[in-house]
Amino acid sequence: MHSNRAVKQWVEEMVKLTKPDNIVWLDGSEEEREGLTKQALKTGEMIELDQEKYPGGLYHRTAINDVARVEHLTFICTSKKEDAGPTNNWMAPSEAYEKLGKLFDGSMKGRTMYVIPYLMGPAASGFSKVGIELTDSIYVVLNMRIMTRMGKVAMDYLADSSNFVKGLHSKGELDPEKRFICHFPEDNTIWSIGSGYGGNVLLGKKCFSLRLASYMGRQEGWLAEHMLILGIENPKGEVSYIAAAFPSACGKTNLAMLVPPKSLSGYKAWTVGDDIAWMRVGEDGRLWAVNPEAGFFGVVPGTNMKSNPNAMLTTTKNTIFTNVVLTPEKTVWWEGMRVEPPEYATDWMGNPWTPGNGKNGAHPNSRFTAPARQCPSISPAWENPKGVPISAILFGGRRARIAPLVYQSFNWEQGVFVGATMASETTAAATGAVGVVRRDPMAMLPFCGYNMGDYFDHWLKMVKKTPNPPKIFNVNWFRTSEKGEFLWPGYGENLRVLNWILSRCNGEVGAVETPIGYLPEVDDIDISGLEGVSRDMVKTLLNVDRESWKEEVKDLADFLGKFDRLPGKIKEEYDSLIKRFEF
Ligand code: GTP
Ligand code: SPV
Ligand code: MN
Repeated sequence: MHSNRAVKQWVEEMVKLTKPDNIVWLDGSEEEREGLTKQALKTGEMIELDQEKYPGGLYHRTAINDVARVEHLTFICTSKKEDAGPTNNWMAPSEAYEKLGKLFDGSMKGRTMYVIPYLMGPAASGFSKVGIELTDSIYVVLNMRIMTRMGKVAMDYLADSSNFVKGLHSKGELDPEKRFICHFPEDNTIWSIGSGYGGNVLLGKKCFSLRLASYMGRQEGWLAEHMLILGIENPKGEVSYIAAAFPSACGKTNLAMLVPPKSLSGYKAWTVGDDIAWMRVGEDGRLWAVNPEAGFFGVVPGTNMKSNPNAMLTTTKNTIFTNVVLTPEKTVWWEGMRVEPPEYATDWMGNPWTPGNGKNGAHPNSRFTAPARQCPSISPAWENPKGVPISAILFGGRRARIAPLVYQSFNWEQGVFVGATMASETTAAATGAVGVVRRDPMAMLPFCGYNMGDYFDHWLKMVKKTPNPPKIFNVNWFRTSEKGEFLWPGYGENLRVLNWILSRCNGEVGAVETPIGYLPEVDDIDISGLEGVSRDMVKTLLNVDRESWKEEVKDLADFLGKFDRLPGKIKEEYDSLIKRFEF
């Protein structure tokens, strides 16, 4: 384990800085997991769930002020400010190393430093990448074991190379005033201090696989995206793959684990990934997507046997539940579980809780961590070294009005414009106000590791080396009626929309040309056997309201005006949109 010189040298340096009492190098073995779990149970960091009902199940509470990603405390530390761009917080690398260096100085005194080697991507793939996370949290270790391929497998992959992402994490004092998540893309380095919440501390996930990887992807000619990957098998047994970018808590996990409705029972859906896609151009000129993760860190509230049975079945064993309700019988409960609530229990904060006391028992951003291989719908291709070929890319978010249920872009460039200008209502996945509409380009606003203008340019250029690019679509499962009710049933029924999308990819169905793109004919969305949705409702769902779009393009002009490096092509697409509307 210790034979890699670059690793050894860097760990020694970080030990000098953080001054842990002990250092433990992890190999990923089962005995190691048992030992760490025992220790975490002893200190109360973890609570053991009923092992008959949840074999291998653990429960954890984060600090009350540490329950989501902190976008205002997340920094991209490039030597030039312009390279971080107008949508990222920036700190000069020297300033960040100094500022965080002071916080890390002695931060592991009296604690153990765990050295976690991990691999993002399948072990058999030449595209995978190694990271090492140093942390003083057993919770982080146990989560990283599920979310990544961890231990010996990663050190073997690295061999004697010095090409690995250096991640340093310490809980510090869990003080929001001393909490920083800093990325140094020029140094392959991540420093995170003062938090114990998933997205801030599982450094293989957003920090490496999106922020640093997006930076690497631009240099190396590929894409690292906040996307689910899903295979749809038609009744003839043919499988087509889609990748979809929705902002945090906007339906990626749910779509990735879709269960076809009864009336479409000839179809099968195969989960490849639920959060992150690394996409490269294959020898056949198509775009191929790999899920770099090995587990799911999914939103819990609202998950039930009707909305997402695959997630429910995935989490019956070897799962860590964070910030949900804990019952006296050591089982878990949450809002929207569709199971009788316990008479009394303990809420996510550790306080006594009874149903109907007016408070959420589970935090809205409570999460499960579960191994991907346990998912009943896991695709046989999910660990393919080269990934799966993508036929369609979907963008989407929560939009109560504006965006129709689905539309197709005219071509790649306009599709990039659609992705670049998408907006969504904010959710509990990050701290701050919930339900506020904001622009979230490609669902990457919080995750792009460089100047977003350059990122648009990279997307535009990708098509030049992709002779058979995926078609680009926009979807919106969240359109509401005047009364504020969802018009579309969503979840498994979303397959009806995916079928239209795949028919378009195969040239099997026509479309209506509108100023924003190609829309389905009302009767081309199959609603047979779908209760509660009339043809008129589909018509409403597909409506493109001229007056609302007039407002939308005004807001868009403001948004695009913020970019110092906006590609000319995006501006051209904006002008064309206005022209097509004849505003
Ligand atoms: P991150 O893990 O934060 O990146 O989120 P995600 O995009 O994977 O979100 P997820 O699938 O966990 O969905 C979050 C919320 O959206 C849950 O409350 C779901 O119930 C809700 N949701 C998901 N799909 C649908 C849908 O098709 N229709 C409606 N109305 N709600 C949905
Ligand atoms: C998200 O917020 O988009 C997540 C959860 O997927 S976290 O890992 O916290 O980023
Ligand atoms: Mn996510």
